[in-house]
Amino acid sequence: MGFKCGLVGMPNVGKSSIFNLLTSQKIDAKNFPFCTIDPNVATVEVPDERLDKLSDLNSSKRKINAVIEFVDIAGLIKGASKGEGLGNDFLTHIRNTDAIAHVVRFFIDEDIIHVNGKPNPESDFNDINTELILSDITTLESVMNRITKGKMSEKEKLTLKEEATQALDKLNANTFLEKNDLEKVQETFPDIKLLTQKPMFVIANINEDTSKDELDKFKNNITKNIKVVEVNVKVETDLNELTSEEKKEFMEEFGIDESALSKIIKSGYSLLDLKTFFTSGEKESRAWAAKKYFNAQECSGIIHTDIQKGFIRAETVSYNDYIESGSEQASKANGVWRQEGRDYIVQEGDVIYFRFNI
Ligand SMILES: Nc1nc2c(ncn2[C@@H]2O[C@H](COP(=O)(O)OP(=O)(O)O)[C@@H](O)[C@H]2O)c(=O)[nH]1
Ligand SMILES: [Mg+2]
Repeated sequence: MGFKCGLVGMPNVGKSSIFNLLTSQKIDAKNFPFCTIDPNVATVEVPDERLDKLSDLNSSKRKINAVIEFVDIAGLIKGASKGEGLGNDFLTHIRNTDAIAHVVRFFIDEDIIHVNGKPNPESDFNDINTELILSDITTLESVMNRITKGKMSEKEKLTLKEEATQALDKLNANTFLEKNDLEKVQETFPDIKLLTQKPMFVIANINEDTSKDELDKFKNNITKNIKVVEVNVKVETDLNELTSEEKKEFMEEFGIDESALSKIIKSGYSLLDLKTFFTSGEKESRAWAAKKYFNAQECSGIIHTDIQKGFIRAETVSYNDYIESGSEQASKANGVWRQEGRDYIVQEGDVIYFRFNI
């Protein structure tokens, strides 16, 4: 399953620099035969200490992390929804992502030009968001047409139009849509993808000259619970050129506990509303990403469609119970392994062995 996170933001805010950082985190391509080579897509591993532990415990020959794709989406500027810059093409790219990483420039550097002369984080952020809102308005206006021409009953049309009108009012008031704003419309037209419904987080590209007050002001003024990840892209790029030993030393010296790269990847992954389950043994330990609502049988299908077809049961233990027991054997002896049927809703961190018959 390819889950995608799109990098959006004004020109010259550091999107491609972040993208390059992400790409430099090399993954073993042979583990992902499905991944297409696209210069604008970086497939990256999601760091997970739990997987490291499981892999160590079982002395697994291979360790395979869950992956997420980042897409470098260039060309979005004020007026894009009206065809300015590279215009609507870019909005189409955003439409095909599952989450948005909104890059905002906080770094000060006279040599790097800014499209509006001078970076102003809040208005930059709002300009891009306005383009997303305008694009959704255009989409919804065409939805109105589709409802009018649709084959449903007049009563149904009325209900759908009412829902679409409420959503349009929200957008016209400069507000993002929520997931459940267009439930009925999206049930009727499942192909409709709205940009402001996508989960979003902010990557604040800072440097040593960034004022803390400005950053705090920004955090206070932006809408509700949008997470802000602060990254000094330049330092992080330099850091990336070091060996892992040197990197560790450097990070300790500067009191950095987690690399920005890891923070970005984890933030993107958590926004996708996925859960992670594990398979672990001597041959390999692997983390799998599944939709939160997936049951055991659906989860088994992520590993292989044959397993889903021939599903018998899931033998499972929670990550904590597994680690506390110290091994598969010991956790079985402790009675913490469970037999679960196909409807079992897999829990975050479950270690699973699927029984199947083909
Ligand atoms: N001083 C400084 N320059 C940066 C930083 N991040 C990116 N740049 C520079 O800004 C320019 C534009 O960066 P780029 O990643 O191409 O931005 P994009 O247009 O958003 O993709 C490049 O010359 C980068 O080297 C930063 O954190 N500090
Ligand atoms: Mg770029």
